[in-house]
Amino acid sequence: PGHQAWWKESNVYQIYPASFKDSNGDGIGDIPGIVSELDYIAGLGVDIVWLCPCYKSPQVDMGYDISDYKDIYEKYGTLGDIDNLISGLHKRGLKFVMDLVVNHTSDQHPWFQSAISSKDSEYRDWYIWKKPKYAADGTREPPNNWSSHFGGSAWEYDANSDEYYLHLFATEQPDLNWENPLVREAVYDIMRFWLDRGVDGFRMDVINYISKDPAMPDAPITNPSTKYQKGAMYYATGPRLHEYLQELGKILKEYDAFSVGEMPSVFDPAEIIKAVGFDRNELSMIFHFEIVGLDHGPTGKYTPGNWALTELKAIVDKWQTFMQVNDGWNAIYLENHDQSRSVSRFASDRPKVRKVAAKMLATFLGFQSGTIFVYQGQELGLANVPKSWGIDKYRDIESLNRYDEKVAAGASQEELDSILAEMQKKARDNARTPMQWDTTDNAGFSRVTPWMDVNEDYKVWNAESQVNDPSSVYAYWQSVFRLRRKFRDVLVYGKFALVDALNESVFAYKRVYGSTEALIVTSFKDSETKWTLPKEYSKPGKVLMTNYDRSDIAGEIVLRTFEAFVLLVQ
Ligand code: ISL
Ligand code: CA
Repeated sequence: PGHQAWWKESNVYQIYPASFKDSNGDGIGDIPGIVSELDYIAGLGVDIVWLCPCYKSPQVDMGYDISDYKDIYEKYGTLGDIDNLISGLHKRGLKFVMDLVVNHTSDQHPWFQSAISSKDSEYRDWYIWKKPKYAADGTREPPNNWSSHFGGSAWEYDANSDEYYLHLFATEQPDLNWENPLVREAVYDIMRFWLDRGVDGFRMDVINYISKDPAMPDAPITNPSTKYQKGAMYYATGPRLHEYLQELGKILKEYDAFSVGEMPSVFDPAEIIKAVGFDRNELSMIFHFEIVGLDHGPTGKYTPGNWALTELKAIVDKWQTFMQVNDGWNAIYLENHDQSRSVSRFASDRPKVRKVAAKMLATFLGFQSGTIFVYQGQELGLANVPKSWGIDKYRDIESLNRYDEKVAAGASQEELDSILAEMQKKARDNARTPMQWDTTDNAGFSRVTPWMDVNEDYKVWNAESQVNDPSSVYAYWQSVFRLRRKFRDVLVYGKFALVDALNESVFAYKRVYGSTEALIVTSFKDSETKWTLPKEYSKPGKVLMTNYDRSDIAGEIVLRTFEAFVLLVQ
């Protein structure tokens, strides 16, 4: 069953500071707001809280652009507030994980301000600079054709020095040059600063992007309709990635700290195991992007994409299996601040079935092998923004840039409407609407109009109505965490095995530990469907959990819309 570790037995609740709770009436969530809801979080039964970036930042990308790693964004609070949050969590037996964003800084960070001021700056080499290229007709071009994840070229021209700097994300997020040992020392110093302050670990933003192929070649043309191309093959697993992760890992080990690396664009199990293999001492676990990429269209996220349940099965089976064979560990998630709401995206938020659908997804996720990550509001079954929202309601740089590009390219109203429809399904803002606490104005998130509109369904879907209701989505998640604790051997350390792999309606899997077995059955179908239990379940098993009424189960059964249950056989 692999090595045991405290972080394998832990589950995580993710908080997005701007949208969790506003304590001082400026319409923006803040740290004292989080502190005021610690009993709510602890009540869910999670073990770790991960807080998205709360550092000093001009907020071009909601805090993923940091201008001072050792101070707090003034609208979120102070260092003293963070200390309160840490001690409040520790008092309740919970751990605290911060977001470490060190692939890039803000362009307002003093390091970059100095670097761009002169080629002679001692910080010049802390970022990545290259000379222009020139086309045959003499036009100045960026050093290569890489696209930024937020649109346009990944290079920005600096007229002062006649050089470009690299920014894989926004222009205001210049990439750090990890080849420079001083940059790495500065990162390790930041880590120690927070670990010494009581932080229990880090979620590491795009951590696999820190080593770039120094030749920085042009990327192959995968999308002929755009000028700039995806360069990830030259920086998703660069030549020095594992050397750097080993360095980070030493510090993490010293503090017995938790780590989860965000790793987009990596699919190769061998590469992943290098990062999360137990004896490698790099990272505890990573986030992969195969599931959340399922519904992306052929030419990008905001084009329609269809997926089949067997594709989801293949991905889950791949990750569950190679991790257990190689003593690695999974991070299990469907939602975070970059993804839309799972109930809308992978099941259905139509009012009649939304509750069972959210519970079905909790069952699907909650019994897999790995550390479970729940994003704020997921525990309530919160849904995507209303279909009526126009572009004026969206706030995220990624969506707005995409939309503006299309407008600039002269897109027709029909094309714009189609992008907007895809945004309602996949935009990051779907997860960023204010947390729905109760039925009062602004969903109890703030006493003033919030920085982003509240989802209009808050009168029905809110925390107050769920915390004391044993049939709520929140109560269901509580049971998931309780059961993982109670049946730790099989549910945390048990082996995973897919059941009925070719079925396009029912996702079923087993967890096995010695003679104990759990069978998890989840219907992704928005209507009834027949299903036959595996032969070995000829005797009725004990139902541990279900989102409908069901007691003993054996043989051929009819699963109701989005029905889910867990059987235990001992
Ligand atoms: O969400 C995405 C676009 O749809 C991804 O490309 C995302 O930008 C990528 O997963 C990296 O995400 C992380 O780094 C970004 C930040 O904007 C995200 O919020 C963060 O999770 C840059 O720091
Ligand atoms: Ca506030």
